[in-house]
This record gives sequence, C-alpha cells and structure tokens, in this order.
Amino acid sequence: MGSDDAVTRVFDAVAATAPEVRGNLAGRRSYLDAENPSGESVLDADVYADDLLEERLTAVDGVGAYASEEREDVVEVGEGLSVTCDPLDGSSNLKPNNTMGTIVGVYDAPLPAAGRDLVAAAFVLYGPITTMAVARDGTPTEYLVTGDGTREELRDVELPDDPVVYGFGGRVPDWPADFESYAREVESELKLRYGGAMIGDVNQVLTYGGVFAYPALESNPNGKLRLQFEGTPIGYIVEAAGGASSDGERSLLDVEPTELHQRTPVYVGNREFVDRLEAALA
Ligand code: AHM
Ligand code: MG
Repeated sequence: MGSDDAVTRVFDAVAATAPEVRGNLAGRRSYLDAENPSGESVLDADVYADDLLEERLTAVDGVGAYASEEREDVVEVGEGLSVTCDPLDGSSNLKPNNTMGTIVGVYDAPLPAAGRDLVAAAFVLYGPITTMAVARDGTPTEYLVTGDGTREELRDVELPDDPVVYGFGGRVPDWPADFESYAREVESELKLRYGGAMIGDVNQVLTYGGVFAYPALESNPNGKLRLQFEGTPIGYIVEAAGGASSDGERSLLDVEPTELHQRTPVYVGNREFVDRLEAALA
C-alpha cells in the first residue's frame, strides 16, 4: 500500500479520535505534578490526549514512528511514515474553557525531520464546531469533523488578499526592540485577535488574512513554540494556503532540526507581512 493511502489513514484516525478527545476533557482540567520535555506544566488532558493519539496513530498501517510535545522520545513501531503531534495545543485554555487544537505533521523521514520532509500536515480546531484543516500537495482543505469522527469537506483554505487580523504572543517588555517596532506598525494596520492557542489564532489568520507571531524573546531567542510539533506543520499549512512562514530569517520549512524538542520563533501569514517582518529583523 502506498504512502498516500497511509496519509489518508492517519488523518482519518485523527478525525476519528477528535470527538473522543473533545468528549473527555471535562474532568481533566487540573495540572499534574509533572513537566513535559519543554519544562512546562502538564494538564491531565495533555497526557490523556497524547496517550490516545499515540495508541491510535501507531496502530495505523504505514506509520513507523510517533513523537509528541508531551513525551521525551520517539516511539518507533516499524517501517513507515513519522507522525508528530501537539496533542492539545493551547491547553492552558482548558481552564477558562477556550479554544484549543491538535496539530499533526506527517514526515517521510526519521525524526527529528525538516519541514521539507513533510508530506502532509493537519490541525483539528476544537472551537464551537470541530473542524480540521488538512494540507497535502496543494491547497489545504477544511473539513467538518462530525460527532462520530468522520470528516466532511467544507472548503478550500486560501489566505484572503486583504489582511485583517494579527496576534502576537509573549510579553511586550520581553520583545526585542526590532520586533516591537514591527508590531507597532502592524497594530496600526490590523485588528488584534489573540486567544492564546496557536491553532485558534492561526485559523483567524487563515480565515481573515493577517499575521500570527510567537516571536523571539529577550529571555529566549528561540521563542516558545516547538519547531517539530508546532512550527513546521503550521508553516506547511500556511504556505499551502498561499501564505508565508518564517523563523525570522527563512521559511520554517527550511530550518534543519538538531533536536526533537527544539524551540523556534514562529511568524506566519500573508507574505507581505512576513517579508516586512524579516526585513525588520534583518
Ligand atoms: P502548548 O502547546 O503547551 O499549549 O503551548 C503552545 C501555546 C500556543 O498555542 C500559543 O500560541 C502559546 O502557547 C501561548 O503562549 P502564552 O500563554 O505565553 O501566550
Ligand atoms: Mg502547542
């Protein structure tokens, strides 16, 4: 069976798992006495979603490895595609009951792997409606994920030409001066939309046009987000939608990873805004 079929099976499995993840969050809103490999506090729900996705995705015929933001090492199960997950992106939004997502990257290479090794990427958005965006060769498609875990095609996702919204993470005093100057320009042109879950914030950009950033910080020049689990798959989806991605200097897809859990600044959105960002930081 070809890897194309395996990619479809991966995304079918993600869609099938999404209602179960969503349906079991209610009792899992408290922090455990544990940290993930990035040194962040972990919710009961993070571990639950990671365990469930690991079980379902490693069972997919054609998947050879699974890795996630919530576990130190790659789980090797044989020959095949490498699947990465951020099982619950923006899980600090669970306490206030706000938007979260699941991010999936499918690489035809051993992990850690570069964005150029991606064959497809997707995210699930647990908004008022559960939707899923899937990018593989060409324009991404948005699906409705039904309660029984099947996906129904909704639309092609293409960044609108006239950008409307922006959302930038981190604390302003922690922003480098060149990013702050750029932010001041952007905030005079676009409307602020920041919800604290990258998937929710990026989906605003994919819907209305604009720019999302979790920038390099004074306290951490690599920012907060993880390259393998967040930056690369999102860069792939935004580029497929006609936009651009950057780590400040180059496309996120051109960054060569050295460690599975390495962090990266993330800038994605309409090309004009990403180009201006790169010029501002140069
Ligand atoms: P998580 O995957 O552990 O939830 O962390 C990633 C999230 C992103 O979704 C979001 O852009 C960022 O962290 C928000 O961070 P902050 O709370 O610092 O604004
Ligand atoms: Mg995340």
